[in-house]
Amino acid sequence: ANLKSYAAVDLGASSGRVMVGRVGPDSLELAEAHRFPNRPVRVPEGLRWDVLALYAGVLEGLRAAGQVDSVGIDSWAVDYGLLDADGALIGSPVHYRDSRTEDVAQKVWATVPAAELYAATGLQYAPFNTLYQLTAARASTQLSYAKRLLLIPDLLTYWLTGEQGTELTNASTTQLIDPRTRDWSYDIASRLGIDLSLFAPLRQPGDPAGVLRSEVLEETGLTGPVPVTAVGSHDTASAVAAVPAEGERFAYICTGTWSLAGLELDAPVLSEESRAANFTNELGLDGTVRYLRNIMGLWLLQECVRAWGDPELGALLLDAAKVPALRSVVDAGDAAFLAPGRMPERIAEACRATGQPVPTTPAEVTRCILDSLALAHRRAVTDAQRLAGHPVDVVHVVGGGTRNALLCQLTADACGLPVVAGPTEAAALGNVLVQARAHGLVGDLADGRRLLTRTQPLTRYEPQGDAARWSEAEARLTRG
Ligand code: LFR
Repeated sequence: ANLKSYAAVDLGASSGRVMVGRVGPDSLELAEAHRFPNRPVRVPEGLRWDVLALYAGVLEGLRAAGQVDSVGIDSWAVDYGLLDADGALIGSPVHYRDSRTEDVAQKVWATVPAAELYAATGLQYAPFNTLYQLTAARASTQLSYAKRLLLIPDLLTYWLTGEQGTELTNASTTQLIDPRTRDWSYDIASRLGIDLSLFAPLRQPGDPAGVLRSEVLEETGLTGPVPVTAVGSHDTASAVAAVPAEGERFAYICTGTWSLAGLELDAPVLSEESRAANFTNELGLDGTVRYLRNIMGLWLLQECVRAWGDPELGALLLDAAKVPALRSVVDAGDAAFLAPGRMPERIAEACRATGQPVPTTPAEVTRCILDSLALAHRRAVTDAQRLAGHPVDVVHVVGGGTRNALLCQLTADACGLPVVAGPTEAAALGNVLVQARAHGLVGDLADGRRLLTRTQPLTRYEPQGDAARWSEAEARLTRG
């Protein structure tokens, strides 16, 4: 058969991986070539990404992947590296959980009121949106001599190919893009004193992004030319592209460090009500809008597990399943949980503040987190349908959380809708599909999704229990 191979580099907040997708007219297989940890480093000036280690991991992964027809890169959003006039990286990219943005929102809103900012950019307020990061960095020496800003996947692409661009889906997380025109928001940038010429020209998912440099070929043992293809370089854009949905009446939840829960729409929702509900309008493939809410996600559990000295997760989840349901819940959408550290204590404090029983054992805390996540999923799926006027019949759960059967079942119960879980490596699959499509192997978004439905294992969870107890639990969050 006429099979093609695509390397999908997918970088998450806790690990990076290089996957190889083999695609034929009616087949799609994904295999892991290399996985490596992503460990942020705390230096005196703050929390930083070890981007050289990530690049080394990418090169090692490409070597392990072997000869491929193209390479694509996606990662988490909003963060960037700065280049000087010689094209050299200035410092280490700042981590979005760094505290430098804690007080900048008021400053920004004094110039552009929050409501106006939302109407122009459609982005949910998050302290780490690139716009706030750049405002926090305004007086820094590094920014003063920077000539170029490259978002993380674009930076790695530049190192691989020597070519610079700003991929659109990830650019839409900067809060400097107008989701209606899908171009820069020149007015917002100029009023906030952000120099848009720092950004390389926009490129679209599927655009060519150069070929591997000869040194890269040498280091990876590949034979050139090997093209690099721009994909939906925001991992969530790639993951949504790989939601195996049929038709339009679906919600999705991309689970991992974050839960990104919402809808795929063909136009942004920029109403004041939508802003108040903290929904974001990020850009997806083929003119789509990813209308979703950022929820803290499995970060809450990851941080607890770290605090407990890394117990075995499988056993912990089994114990959590035996803890009575919905004893206490926290607001998993609350930015109070953004920073690392002391997570079991912070969860206990939130339960106490709302007059609920305080979970103490790891099993109880884990149950509280999973119930809270399911509840946050329910709220996002319900609110999105109402605000967008777009009803759904099914919730697709993709990403790392699909391995957590308890979370999937609780999400089905809370939403009162069937959950279809899978694929787990959605971001990598979406990355592969865009490359395959750019090279003429698959058709549009719907075609790609049909290929996924035919080829990827999916698990269905039917809603159980009385949905009313979730409304009761939801009411507790606003007490205290
Ligand atoms: C998920 C993600 C989210 C984004 C967050 C920070 O990996 O990309 O979509 O809000 O990370 O960049």
